Amino acid sequence: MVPAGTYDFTLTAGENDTFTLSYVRKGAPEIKGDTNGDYVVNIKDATYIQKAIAGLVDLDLSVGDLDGNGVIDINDVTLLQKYLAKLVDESALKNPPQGESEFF
Ligand SMILES: [Ca+2]
Ligand SMILES: [Ca+2]
Repeated sequence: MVPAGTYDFTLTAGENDTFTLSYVRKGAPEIKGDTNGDYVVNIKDATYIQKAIAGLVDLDLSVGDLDGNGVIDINDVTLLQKYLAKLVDESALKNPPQGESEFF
């Protein structure tokens, strides 16, 4: 699997024609709390965890288990809501691990 990020491909046809294709891979986010992988952390991410709990979407434990206790449950939703409300800071969010992205 290609890591999350944006990839640009430049194609050349003849001497004067070039065009660029951009490919955005959404996947395991590198931003703490960004459970839906859209590179921002907001209430949609809390909703996304709730959907995962309800079985409506797939959410990897390494992304959705924000308190790091080994399960994705309502406590992770609550933690993210506290983070969004600035009641806790980013250090309270255990997942995902930082520093693995080459694309930001
Ligand atoms: Ca997000
Ligand atoms: Ca958890």
